[in-house]
Amino acid sequence: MAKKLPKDFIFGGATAAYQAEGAIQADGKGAVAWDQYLKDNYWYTAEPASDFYNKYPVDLKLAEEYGINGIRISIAWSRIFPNGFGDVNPKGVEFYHNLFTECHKRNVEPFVTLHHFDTPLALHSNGDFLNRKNIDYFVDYASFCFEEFLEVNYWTTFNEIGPIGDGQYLVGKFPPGIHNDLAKVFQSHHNMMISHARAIKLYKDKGYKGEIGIVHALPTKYPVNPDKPGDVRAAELEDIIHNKFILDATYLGHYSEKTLAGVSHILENNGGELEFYEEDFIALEAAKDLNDFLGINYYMSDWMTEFDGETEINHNGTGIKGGAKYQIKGVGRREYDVDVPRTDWDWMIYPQGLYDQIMRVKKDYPNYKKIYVTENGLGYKDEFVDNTVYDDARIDYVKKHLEVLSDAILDGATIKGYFLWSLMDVFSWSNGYEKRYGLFYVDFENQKRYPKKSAYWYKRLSETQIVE
Ligand code: BGP
Repeated sequence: MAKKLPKDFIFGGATAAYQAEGAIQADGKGAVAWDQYLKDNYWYTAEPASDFYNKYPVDLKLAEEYGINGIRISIAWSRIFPNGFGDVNPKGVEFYHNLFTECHKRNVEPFVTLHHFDTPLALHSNGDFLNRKNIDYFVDYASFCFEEFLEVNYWTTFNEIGPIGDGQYLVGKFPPGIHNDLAKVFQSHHNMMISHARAIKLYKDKGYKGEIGIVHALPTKYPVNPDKPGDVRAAELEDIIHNKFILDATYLGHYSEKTLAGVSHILENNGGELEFYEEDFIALEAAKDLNDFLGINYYMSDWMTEFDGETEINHNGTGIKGGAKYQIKGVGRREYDVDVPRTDWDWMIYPQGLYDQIMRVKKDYPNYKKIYVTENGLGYKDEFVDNTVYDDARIDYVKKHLEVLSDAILDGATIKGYFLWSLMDVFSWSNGYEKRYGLFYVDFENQKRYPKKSAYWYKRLSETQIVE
């Protein structure tokens, strides 16, 4: 029997400023590290992306027509504060007021993220979140936005603290492109979590009327052989790096003994030390029950085996299946040759992993209040024919993930919405414009939009709430 989702569910689409807006130097916007980094390391830039800076009325009109009642948008910090702090850029402020007004006009509720991978260059080149001064600058920026954009009902502090540390300091595919530095990964996670904690405390102390939360990417980690203690341990350690450390910080207000023991083991094997201060834990503790919601971005799970050799990581950014490699000394190795389908970019497709992750949050962090799936979708080399894309693989992917959401709700989880990544095609940070996710195809030559087969499917879904 077809599964159902609740009537008041959000059927949303997700975007991010840098991946959608283009206009990276327009109207006083400050630079971000990605501007130069893409030029130096990749075969594309963020200009013009999907030209959302100019085309947002078109995208929001389409959203309304296709039954999409929520949109994830991020504010580009460097449009508001071109240098990260100090002088405000009025044109940037005006742009976001106009954008939020248009969202409400179209009955598409904006869920607004303050930071989606795009720290202003001036602060990024100064250490990004490894530099504790930038915690203060982030809180100041958040405070400005809370006071200025009173029309925003849903705030998210950060998008994916996990993949930021991972991309910047482990895999090295995000600026500044540092490889295999696990101490920096954890330090970045920790400092960003303090920034989050301080920002939501401020929001609540000032009595604003909206809701506020955080978005974490939570890939589920499984042992290849559940009977082998080494594999089980590898899955646990991987989970600590990507999930448990930041979930503990969010909902426990400290790191559990098990988490800290895992972190010590990982750093003994890979070097480096962390700096924690007493005030950090005061901030985390004060914020742990203030999150109105948790956003979960879920694309994949991973299967781990024990590994004690040399660390080696290859990011598959080309979409040639089989290019990925990931093994960390004393942590574990990801196995791709398991009986699970994967995308051309070696992302393992496993809807059950979303169910398991939600149930884990519910069990281990019962103060989570409610969940939105804030990103999920299929990166695909879409074929544009007949002015559309027959993206049955994407429909199948989304359907299977929505089915487990329906199961999770029946099993007692509080889940209030789903945001498909992405609303329209945007570029992918480390994979370019070839990896498409949108409900609406974007011709990047002329910026025209075309509904894909999935857009018609999604419209029906939002009208009936039946997943079929
Ligand atoms: C998430 C990011 C998004 C988006 C998505 C797809 O990590 O929040 O910004 O890019 O993943 O990933 P990718 O573009 O690497 O395929």
